[in-house]
Amino acid sequence: MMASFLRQTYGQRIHNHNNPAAKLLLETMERKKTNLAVSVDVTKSKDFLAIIDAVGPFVCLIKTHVDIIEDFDQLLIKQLQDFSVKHDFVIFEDRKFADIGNTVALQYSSGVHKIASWSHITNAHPVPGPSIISGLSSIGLPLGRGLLLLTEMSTKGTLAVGSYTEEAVRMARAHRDFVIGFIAQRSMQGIGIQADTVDGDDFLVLTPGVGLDAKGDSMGQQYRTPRQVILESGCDVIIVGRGIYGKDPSFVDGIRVQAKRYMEAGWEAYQERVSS
Ligand code: BMP
Repeated sequence: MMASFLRQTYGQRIHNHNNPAAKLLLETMERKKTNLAVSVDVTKSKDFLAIIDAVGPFVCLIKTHVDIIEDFDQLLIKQLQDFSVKHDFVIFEDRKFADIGNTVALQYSSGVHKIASWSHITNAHPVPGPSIISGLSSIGLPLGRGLLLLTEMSTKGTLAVGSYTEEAVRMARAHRDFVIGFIAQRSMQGIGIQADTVDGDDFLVLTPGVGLDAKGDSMGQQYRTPRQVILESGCDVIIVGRGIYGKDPSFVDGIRVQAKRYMEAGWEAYQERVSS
């Protein structure tokens, strides 16, 4: 049975969550009136920071892949955190952990990037089974972090479908303290439970593969519009990368215009959803 989370406002949904990172994201969305997340996939610190400063006012969340930054250092993390305070956004390192519990705990806490020390949210592939959640939560839970499981992907030919998706949602239901939601292409409500059961789990769905001008790229990416994602598919956050900064990360005026455009499209779709 379909529960009513999709018609609740982000503000109302804060009370459905105990995890601090989930609460922070919903509070930020409600306060700034935006469900836009920008994925900053560039290789130079200078471009990374310029994009974040330009899109900061329009986003609830900044998604990073810090392992692609060629001149990475801890100062960059300090600058990212300062922007997170200045512009009021949540940080999500899109690390896609996928190993045994012991290894992911080390990857999350240690190494060059020390992700757990600064990223409010991170994510994992459910492929190893529940032990990946135990490994990551041993590090992240005491720090108030949250985890997203990848239950679906935006790419052509993805294997994350059917019973894989269902089992992954079941894994999440068994770890509600740390798993705050999913990277997926639609609402996961009612998935992995019997059809006549009321679904009391309010998971957040963050959705990449969003573009207003292109249908995809030459490497399997597939785009849908904010309206398809938020209104028609019941997702909560649109994640946009190249649709906002295109091929020229230094053109900040153009980036601002695009960020505002996506923010407005995402919010309009959400308003239509909660008022329907
Ligand atoms: P873009 O909007 O430029 O296509 O970027 C999408 C971003 O979302 C990338 O950082 C990619 O790693 C991520 N992503 C995705 O595109 N599809 C998924 O299913 C999961 C992702 O994390």
